[in-house]
Amino acid sequence: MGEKQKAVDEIMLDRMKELKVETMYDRFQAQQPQCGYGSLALCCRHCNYGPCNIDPFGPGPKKGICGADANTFAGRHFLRMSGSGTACHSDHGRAVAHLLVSTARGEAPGYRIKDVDKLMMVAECFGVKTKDREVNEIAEEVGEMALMEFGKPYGTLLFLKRAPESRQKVWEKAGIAPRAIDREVCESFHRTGIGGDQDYRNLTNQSMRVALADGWGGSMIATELQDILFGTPKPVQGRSSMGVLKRDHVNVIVHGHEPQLAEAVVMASSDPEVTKAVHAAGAKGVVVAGLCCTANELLVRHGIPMAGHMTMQEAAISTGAVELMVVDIQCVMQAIIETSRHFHTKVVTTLPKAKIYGAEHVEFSDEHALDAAKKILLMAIENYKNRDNNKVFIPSSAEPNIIAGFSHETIKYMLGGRFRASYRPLNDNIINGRIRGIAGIVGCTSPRMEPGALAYANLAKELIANDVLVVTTGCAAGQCADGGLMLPELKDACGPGLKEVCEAVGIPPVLHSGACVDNSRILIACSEMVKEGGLGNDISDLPVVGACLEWMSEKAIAIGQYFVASGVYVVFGMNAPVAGAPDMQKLLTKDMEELVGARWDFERDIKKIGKMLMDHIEKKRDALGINIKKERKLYDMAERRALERECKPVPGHH
Ligand code: MSK
Repeated sequence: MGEKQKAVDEIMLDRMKELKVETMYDRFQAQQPQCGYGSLALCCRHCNYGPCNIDPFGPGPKKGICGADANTFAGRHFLRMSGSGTACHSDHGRAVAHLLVSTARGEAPGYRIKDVDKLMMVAECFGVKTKDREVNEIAEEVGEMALMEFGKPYGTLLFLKRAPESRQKVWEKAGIAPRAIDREVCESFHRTGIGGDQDYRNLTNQSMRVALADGWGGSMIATELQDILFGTPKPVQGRSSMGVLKRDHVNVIVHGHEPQLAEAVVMASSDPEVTKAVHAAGAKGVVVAGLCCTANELLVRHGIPMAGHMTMQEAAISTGAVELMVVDIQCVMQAIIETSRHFHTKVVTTLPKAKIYGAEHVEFSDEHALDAAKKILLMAIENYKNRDNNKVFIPSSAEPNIIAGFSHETIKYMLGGRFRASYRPLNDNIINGRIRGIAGIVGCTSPRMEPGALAYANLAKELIANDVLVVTTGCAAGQCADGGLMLPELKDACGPGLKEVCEAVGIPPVLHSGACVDNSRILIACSEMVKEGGLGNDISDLPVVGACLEWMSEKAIAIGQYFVASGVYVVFGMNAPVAGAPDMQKLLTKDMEELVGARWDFERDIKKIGKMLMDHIEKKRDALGINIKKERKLYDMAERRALERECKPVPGHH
C-alpha cells in the first residue's frame, strides 16, 4: 500500500520550512498553551475595572468586579462575535449596494447590470415599480432601497418575507425579527458594554436578531446585488490548486472578499496596454487567480482559477511565482507582508478601511476601479523581472478539477428543467428517500487542524456515501475542491439513491455555491423547499443540517447563529465559544430548540460529526413520516483512513 499522497498545503509547508519562512502553524505552536480564560469565554475586558477572569474549576473568583457572572461574560462574547460577523458581511453588502447605484447612474465605468431577471426579482421584493421603466432606473432605486435597509428608522428587513410564513411568525413571536442592519449591530455593542444587558437569555435573543440581520439582510443584499452586477452563478468548469500559477506568466493573486475589486482586475487584464506590457516584460501572459472567498466569487461566476483557501495565503506567496497579491478586506493576514519579504512579491491594499503596515496602497473606488486595477496589473508586470527562478516552486498541475457555480436558481433549473424550474424534483427525491437530506458544509480552515487533513472533504464523502446532497461555500468549498469532490464523476462515491439523482441531472454530489457571504443562497433554497410542499411547514421541519468544522472568523458564528435562528440544526467543530458558561451552553445546544425549532452542537471530535448530522436528518425524516429505514454506513477508523486516501490525490509537484 503506497504512502498517502501529500496535499498541497503539506507540500508547501515542507517547502516553507526548507526556506525558513515562518508560517501560521509556527505561530500557532508559539501561542500554546492558549489562554484558558479566553478559550472558555471567561475573560472580560469591556471596561477598565477589568480585565476580569472567572475561575470555573478552582477557588478563584466566580464574578467580575461589576458582579457579572460566567453566563453574562459568555453571552456578551457570543453577541459581540455575532455582531462583528454581521458587520463584516453587511458592510460588504453596503459596498455592493453603492456600486449598484453608481453603475446605474453611469458613474462606475466598466461595470454593468448583468442579470436583469434577478434585478426584477429584487425590485419586486423591495416594492420597486418596474413597469415602463429603464433597467438603470430600476437598478438605481433597488440600490437605494438596499442602502435604506442599513439605517431605516422603522420596520423590519424586507428580505425577511422571502422566508416561509411560519418562520416569520417564529421570529415575531420570539421578538427577534431584525430591524435596520446597522441598528442591530449598534445595539449589540450597546447592550454588551458595562452595565448593559446582563441576562444571557436576552443577550442570546439579540445575537439571533443581529445574526438574522446578516443572513436575511447584509449577506443576502451582497449576494443578490452581486448577482445583478456580475451575473448569477451557473455551472462552470474551473481549477483549484496552486498549480494554476504559471512559471512563464505574470501571476497576480486577488485575495479577500468583495468581488468588485477582483472583477475590475479581471477586466483590466485584457486591456491592450496591459497585454503590451506583459509581452515587453518577456512573459506569456497574466494569470489572475483568486484566494480565499474572492476566489470563490470568481470561480462560481467565471471559472477563474482558485489558488487556495484561507490557510494557504502564505503558501501562495511562497511559491516564489507571485508577482503581486492584491487584497481588499476580511481574512487577510498581516503575516503576508513578512512572507513577501522572502520573495519578490508585492502586497497591495486597496480599501481605505483595510490597510496593512508595510504594504503598498492603491486606492480603489467604484468610479476609478478600472484605472486602479490597471495600475495594479502594471505594477505586477514591472515586478516580473525581479522574480528569482531558483525560488519558484509550484506544487501541482492545473487540470480542470471542479464544476462550480450552483446558485439556488441553478439548482432549481437543473433539477426542474428550464421551462418548469422548481424544487419539486428535489423534494420528491427527499420524500422517496433517494436523497436522505441536505447538508450545508461551510466555513473556515484553521491551523488547529493538521495540514492535509481534508476534514471537510472527508465529511462530505461520508455524507454523500449516505445519500446526503452537500452544498458548500467559503473555505470549506475550497477544501472540498482540493479533495476532488466537485466533479459529476464522483457519483460513484455516492450512495445508490444520490448517485441515481446525480446521474439523471448531471450534477456533482457536492455543490459549490460561492463565498461565505453566499450562505444566504442556502437560506433561500430551504425556503423554496418548504414552499414547494411535502416536507413540513417550516425550515425546521426539513431534513437539512449545517456544519462548520474549522470555524475561525466571527463571521462563522454569525452564520451559525442565523442558520439556527432560521430553523437549521448546526454543528461546529473545535471548541464551543461559550464552554465556560454551562447555562449559556445549554441555551445554545438545547433550549434554543424550543424557541426557534433548532439548536447548536459543538463537537471537538470531528469524526463524530458525520453521525450527528445523519442522526438529525433521520430524526427529521421520522417526524415527517417519510422514513423508509435504510441501513446507514457508519465509518470506523480504518474506513476513515481509507476515505482520506481515496480523496482525490493532489498531483505531485514538478
Ligand atoms: S474566507 S470567513 S476563512 S470561510 Fe470567507 Fe474562509 Fe472563513 Fe474567511
